[in-house]
Amino acid sequence: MENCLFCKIAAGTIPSSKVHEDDELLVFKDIHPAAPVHLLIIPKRHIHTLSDCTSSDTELLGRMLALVPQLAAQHDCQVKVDNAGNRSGGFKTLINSGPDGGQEVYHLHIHLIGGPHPWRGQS
Ligand code: DGP
Repeated sequence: MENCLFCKIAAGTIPSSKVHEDDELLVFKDIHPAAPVHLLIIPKRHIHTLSDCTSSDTELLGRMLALVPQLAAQHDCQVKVDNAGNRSGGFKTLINSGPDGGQEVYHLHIHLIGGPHPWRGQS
């Protein structure tokens, strides 16, 4: 889409710190990181919001989500379990949708936010 920031990033006309690229998806670092790891997973194809997705997007959405554990492991924020069964690490995944959902960029994206951050310990 002509005036879409993330379409321009996907096309390479606006630079970004890419961490993954395949036929359908692009992952790059958020310009305003909320935590030590803050990645944005986008489809190359323009979709305004999650609200616009239908059952025909099931495979694409599944691919986006299935990338999360792989990216978390690559950035060392996966959930770790020690020999005693204690868990550490972890990440938050977030999709903001529309004005009430706090969406600023109208191209579907999943935030992957990992490492110590303000909501740690909050329910
Ligand atoms: P959201 O509120 O869910 O629409 O989040 C949009 C995110 O996009 C926000 O965390 C900041 C990020 N962002 C905005 N402009 C740019 C940019 O030009 N480059 C990169 N890498 N990230 C951007």
